Amino acid sequence: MAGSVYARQVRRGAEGKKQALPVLIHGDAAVAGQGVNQEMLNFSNTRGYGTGGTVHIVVNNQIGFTTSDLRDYRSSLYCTDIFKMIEAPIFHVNGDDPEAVALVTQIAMEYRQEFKKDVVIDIVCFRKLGHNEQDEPMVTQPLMYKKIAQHAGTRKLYADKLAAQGVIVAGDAEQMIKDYRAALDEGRHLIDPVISDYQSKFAIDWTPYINVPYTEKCDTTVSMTEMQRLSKRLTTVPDNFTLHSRVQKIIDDRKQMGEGKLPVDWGMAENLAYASLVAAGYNIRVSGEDVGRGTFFHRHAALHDQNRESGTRALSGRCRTSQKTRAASCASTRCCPKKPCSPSNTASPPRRRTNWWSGKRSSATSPTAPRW
Ligand SMILES: Cc1ncc(C[n+]2csc(CCOP(=O)(O)OP(=O)(O)O)c2C)c(N)n1
Repeated sequence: MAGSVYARQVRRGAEGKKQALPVLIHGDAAVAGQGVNQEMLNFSNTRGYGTGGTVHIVVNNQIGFTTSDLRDYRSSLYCTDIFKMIEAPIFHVNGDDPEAVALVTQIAMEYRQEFKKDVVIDIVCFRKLGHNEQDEPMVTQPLMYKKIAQHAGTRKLYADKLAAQGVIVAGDAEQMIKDYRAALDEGRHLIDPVISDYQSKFAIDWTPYINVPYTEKCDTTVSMTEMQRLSKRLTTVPDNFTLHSRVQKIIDDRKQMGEGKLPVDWGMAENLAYASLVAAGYNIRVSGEDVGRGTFFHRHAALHDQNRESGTRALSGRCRTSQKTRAASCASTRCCPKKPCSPSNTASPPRRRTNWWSGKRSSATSPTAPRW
């Protein structure tokens, strides 16, 4: 989900992180137990994957399937303690108090929009019935479910409160429940949509990809002059940028490869392939911790200044500072490099940008330069 939102943010350009918000709903057992959450949180503030903060809502019914005894359940006090690893604010809120939940949600949203970081709403509540239709939770949680059986339910408590305050009159709540139920049974909209025929300008039209062969032929040749131009660009390093001697040797060799004095090796071929695509207006995302340099010291798509004083200062095709060459606006492998991206295979609003590879302004669609 966070990855999908990241892509949507890229499509939206500079304001993407503000306009597209990831909201994740977790169970209390799943949030503490599933490794994917730890992985996602570790990604949350990285340059190549950060979404500017996810709003996490934990429906904390204090039980996972049938396990609620802390001796069996987990080793931290709160199920949300995993979020402490990124120092996210965590709001523990009483699920029996819908207005408190609404208030906390508002605060959480404002925090996320202001600070562009993850935030957590831990709604402490309970599961009225069992985990599924045939369940009998009393079997495993006799004490807990004796208490739950005496609880009138959040809806009733809140309706009674509103009636006592004079916000609704007695009987209104029952009618609302009946109307809601009837709407569900009749398949009616539960909420009247404000705009019924809204078509997002960022929506992708998948129809060209449905029921067609996946082996469309296309011409991927690149002229020798273009190859030589790209080789020059790839091997030109700014004056104030000092390469490690081993990388310098690779770049020097690549220079000779571009001039036809040495056979082109794997690393150069790869970089030329990326460069030709980027120069043709296609954004490329090569993803992974070591992809800039290359695991086998062969790629060097990102170059590191050996005299840098702080942080990372790298040169790469798409981004000065990241190892990752990022976000494809044209995500489809079926998109032919020789064809201009049509509105159906790219969803980014047109933005002009400069390619480091080509040195020229591109009219191609472009992802947002990440802000960090
Ligand atoms: C990786 C994994 N382990 C175990 C399960 C089995 N399982 C299904 S639901 C569940 C409990 C989930 O509890 P919680 O996250 O609190 O959500 P709840 O159903 O209580 O809302 C478990 C353990 C699973 N689906 N996936």
